Order: sequence, then structure tokens, then C-alpha cells
Amino acid sequence: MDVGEGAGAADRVQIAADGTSAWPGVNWAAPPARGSVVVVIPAHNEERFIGSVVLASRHYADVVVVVDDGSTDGTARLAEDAGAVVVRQGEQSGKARALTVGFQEAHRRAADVVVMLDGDAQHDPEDIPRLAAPILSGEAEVVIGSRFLDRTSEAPGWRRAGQRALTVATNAASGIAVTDSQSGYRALAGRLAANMRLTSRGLGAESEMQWWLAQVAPDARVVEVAITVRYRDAMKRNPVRHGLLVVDTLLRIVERRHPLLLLTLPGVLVGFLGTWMGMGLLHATLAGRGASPIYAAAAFLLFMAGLMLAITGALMHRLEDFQTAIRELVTRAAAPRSGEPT
Ligand SMILES: Nc1nc2c(ncn2[C@@H]2O[C@H](COP(=O)(O)OP(=O)(O)OP(=O)(O)O)[C@@H](O)[C@H]2O)c(=O)[nH]1
Ligand SMILES: [Mg+2]
Repeated sequence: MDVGEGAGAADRVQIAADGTSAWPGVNWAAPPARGSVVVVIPAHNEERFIGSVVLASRHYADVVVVVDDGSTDGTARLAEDAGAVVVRQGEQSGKARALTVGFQEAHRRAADVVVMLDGDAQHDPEDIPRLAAPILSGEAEVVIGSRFLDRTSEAPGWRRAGQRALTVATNAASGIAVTDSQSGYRALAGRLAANMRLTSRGLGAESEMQWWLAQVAPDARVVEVAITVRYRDAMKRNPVRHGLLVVDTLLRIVERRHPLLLLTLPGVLVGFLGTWMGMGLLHATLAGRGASPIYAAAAFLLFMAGLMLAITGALMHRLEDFQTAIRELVTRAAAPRSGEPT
């Protein structure tokens, strides 16, 4: 699936051989029947801008949903006063989970298109109609607002470099090529959003979404639309830490799906290295040559680390099989019977 893939894509989402594509009865490639647009804003301690973001978004949306988890400031009250539907979560659980909750709420409110944007006023609500348009016209199921499509991003150079590096990593991991994998300004077909389950706790919700699309909805058509982002403040987190947290999310997801490749194989190689060093040590000892204790400890540690990695990968692989089997069972039980609307 590439950016801009046109109308030739298959109508229905394919079910992968390993059963990862759940919800077989859902035809989310069908153009929306109506045109209701629901905006979803994850917000944690965003009292500075949330009111104005909600007010501006309401011009372009039928409903604005704000998901606030554990804010200690006036975010929820200000969002409500500005006319948003506020979903409150007890404690902070991360942007990915907040988005998932928001998508469920949008589904309950019959969203044909869900537009997600940030609550810190970095995104311009005026762009909502441009993001929703390809979905409303049936051209795409996913629209990403890209800061890099027309090369006019306002972001400082180092910030752009980091975002591009994360895009290279996310594209490589997911197999979907976009120009801005970290953009939090996106539109999704309502049915697609309703089925999306994002679970990462740290940063990297957008990377997880790209991975989810590749795994569960590989036929979803993705297009990008140029947006301009305003950076009023400095980054809230240390940029290196921010980047590492996104990479951590990505690694956790990929590792969960390919434990044999990413854990067992390196484990076997490291274990062999430890064994080879140990054999050398044994030879040296038998030949009466002295053996360095540091060398012996390194050989032992490598062997043990390799063994543990290999076993962990094998166990995770078995668990993944188990999960897939359960998912298939649940999917079959939940799939609409023939004749029922999807
Ligand atoms: N509900 C909820 N929202 C969150 C959480 N973490 C981040 N957000 C929201 O997600 C949006 C993006 O988060 P930011 O912290 O601005 O991330 P960013 O834009 O990558 O970082 P900056 O460039 O520093 O602004 C904002 O609206 C945040 O309030 C969370 O744990 N829960
Ligand atoms: Mg931000």
C-alpha cells in the first residue's frame, strides 16, 4: 500500500493468512453513506489552547470529542465549555489509548469520518475539510496531514531531521511509505477508526497506527495532504528522549509480531559466539595455557544472554500463535451473519 494509491484498490479488506486482519465482515472501503465528521482531540494538560481549538474545530465538524486522561489543569472544563463532548479517563494512559477511546466515542456518534488533531493548537482546524474530503468522496480511507509534502514545514531543522528519521524507521517497519509518519493530524474512515485498537503507552501512537494499518487493513487507501504546523512553544520533551520513546514503541510492536526474527535468531547467534569462545577457552586450558578470567566471564555471559533471548523469542512466538487463534475465534463469533448489514 503506497501513498496516493488510487481507486484500483480492492473493495474489501483482505484477511491475512495468519488471521491478523480481524473483522472480516467490515467493508470499510465503502464510501461513507452520509458525511458526518467527528473530530477527536486527545488532550493532557492543554488548558492553554484547548478551548480555542475546540471552538475552531466545531465550525467544521458535527461533533468534537476531547479525551482527557488525568489532566491536573482545567482542560476538561474548558473543552466542555467550548462545546466538546469530553470523555474523562481516570489516569494518564497515553495518546494511543486516548485516541482509541475517542474513536469509540466517534463511532457511537455515527461518525462517517473521524479527524484527529492535537489540542496544543499546532494544527489548524481550518484544514479539517481538506483532510476529510478524500474520505467523503470515497477516494481514501486514511488521510495524513503531512508537514513535508510541499517542503514548507516551519519546524526547525533538527526537529525536521528527527521526524524524518522516525518516518524512515516507521515506513521500514510497516511497509507503508508516507512522507510524515509522525503527523498527529489525520482523517480516518469512520468504520476503520471504530475498529482500530492502539495500545502503546509511551509516545509513538502514529507509528503504531501505521503498523496497525499494515497488519489489519492492508487494502486501506492512504493519501497525504499538505498541512502547515505552528510551533508556538519549544518541544515539551527532550527531543532525543522523544525520538527514543517512539523507536521503543516501534521495536515493541515489531518484536511482538516477529519474535523469532528479532529475538530468537540474534539469541542463537550470540549463544553460538559464547559457545565458540568457551570452546577456545577449553582448548587453551587443556593445552596448559592460562585463560583470562575476563574472557571466560564474557563467554559465559554471551552464552547465557543468547540462550535467554532465544527462549524468550520462542515463547513469544507460541503466545502470538495462541493470541491469533483466540482472535480468530472471537472474530468468527462477532462476524455478522450473511444478510446482516456490516
Ligand atoms: N489524553 C491524552 N492526550 C495526550 C497524552 N499524551 C499526549 N497527549 C495529547 O496528544 C497531543 C500531542 O501531544 P504532544 O505532547 O503535543 O506531542 P508532540 O506534538 O509530538 O510534541 P511537541 O512537538 O512537543 O508538541 C496533544 O494534544 C496532547 O495533549 C495522554 O497521555 N493522554
Ligand atoms: Mg504537540
